[in-house]
Amino acid sequence: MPRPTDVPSYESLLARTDVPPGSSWGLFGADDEIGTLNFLAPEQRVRAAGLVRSGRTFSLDLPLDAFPQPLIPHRGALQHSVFGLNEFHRDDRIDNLFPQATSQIDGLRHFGHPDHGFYNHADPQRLIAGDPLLGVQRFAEHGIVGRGVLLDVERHLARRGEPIDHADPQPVPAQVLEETAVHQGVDLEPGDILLIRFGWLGHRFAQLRDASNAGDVDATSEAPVPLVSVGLEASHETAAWLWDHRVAVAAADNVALEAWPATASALRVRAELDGTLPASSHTGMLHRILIPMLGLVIGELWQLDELADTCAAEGRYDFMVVATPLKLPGGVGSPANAVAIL
Ligand code: UVW
Repeated sequence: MPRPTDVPSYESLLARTDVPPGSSWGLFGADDEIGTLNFLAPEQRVRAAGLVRSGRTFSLDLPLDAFPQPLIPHRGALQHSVFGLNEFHRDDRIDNLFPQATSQIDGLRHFGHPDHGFYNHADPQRLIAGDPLLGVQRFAEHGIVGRGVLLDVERHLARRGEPIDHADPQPVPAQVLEETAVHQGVDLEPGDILLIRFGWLGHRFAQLRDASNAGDVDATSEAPVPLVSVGLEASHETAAWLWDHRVAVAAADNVALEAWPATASALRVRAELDGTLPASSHTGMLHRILIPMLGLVIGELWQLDELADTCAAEGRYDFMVVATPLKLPGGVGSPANAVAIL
């Protein structure tokens, strides 16, 4: 396994000719299924454990029923029932659970690249239920335990007099991540679990409350309020920044880590340009680079507000993070089950 410092830069990945240019395929082994989680090794876990001071914990997950009206129409609301075999017993059952409906981790089979395929040459025929290839259980087997670093982009931009306009947000370029880190006085280290706070969840819940008060939302409406989200700029510069910092996991408090919808993106794939693949809501998405090409582990809809308030109050932005995705063989995604420990 190469040490993180021995792994080629993003620029070198773009010049590769042995595998699709811009891909990390083969760097962690021909059969690798965990991508950038390889940056998270025992050494990083030991370092992370040393960051625990008060032992205070912060759950980074929303409740599983946080969005009674689905955020994404094809991911419906779960149905939870509780039953008993007798009056002194309870058991429960969940139907209609979409693992990516709230705070989540995307597995590496979530997205393929239309021109190159799925991470590390994974056979798309095998990306089905019952086949473990590239499933989210691989992350659980490896363990997501390491140094978390919070970059509070919303606070940083507000402080410098350019608050995020959640009604008409601009994509956030990598340069802003760099400036936020510098301003907070925190350095990224190889194998970090990067948490990016845009303040989007707070905005979204306020928006849903307003719509509900105005009577615009009922239990059956599928997309009560149009989904617009601040997020990372979909560009090779963003991919380069994440890869060159050897980020193991990049998670945010927004719907897709990147800005949504991806309409402002200049990223294009050949299959769409030559008309073999129709344009869709995935056109221009950074997901198509981060997940299949780099094997980057992505988290979305993580709840970071309370953690961010504490980080700002204490002036420290690194801590330990533990996330335990479901051991669902062949799972595409999973609830994050993530906690930060200060
Ligand atoms: C979106 O659908 C916006 O992103 P994801 O599929 O990664 O949740």
